[in-house]
Amino acid sequence: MKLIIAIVNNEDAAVVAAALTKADFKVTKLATTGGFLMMGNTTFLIGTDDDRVEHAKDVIRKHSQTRVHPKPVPSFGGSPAEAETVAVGGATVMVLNIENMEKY
Ligand code: 2BA
Repeated sequence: MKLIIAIVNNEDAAVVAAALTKADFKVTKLATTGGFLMMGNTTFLIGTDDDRVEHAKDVIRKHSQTRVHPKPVPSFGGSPAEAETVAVGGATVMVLNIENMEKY
């Protein structure tokens, strides 16, 4: 089994959750905060069989958009050409091996 950790934009979270559930994935949704922008985002924990990981990633990818946000603090002393915005997302997805999973 695998644990998929997927960090998505809050604006996409409801649609991603609904799509994953509809596709018969079991999902836990956490309210999280990005360390760079210090803005809220949503982290999904999805435990699934190895052969369903690509399907889950497809669902997440399909419903996660890239957005542009201003940088949180003006970069004093930086180059004038330095970008004042950052691209956020679509989704950041990590896949971990689950050594053991039990339910009681
Ligand atoms: P944040 O940490 O708030 O980052 C928002 C966006 O800011 C990032 O978008 C990236 O474009 C930029 N960014 C982040 N750290 C930066 C830095 N040190 N210098 C310059 N720009 C930086 P994404 O890469 O799409 O990430 C969106 C959110 O996903 C992140 O929000 C964070 O919550 C999470 N994330 C991304 N990569 C991660 C990783 N390797 N480990 C843990 N969480 C991660």
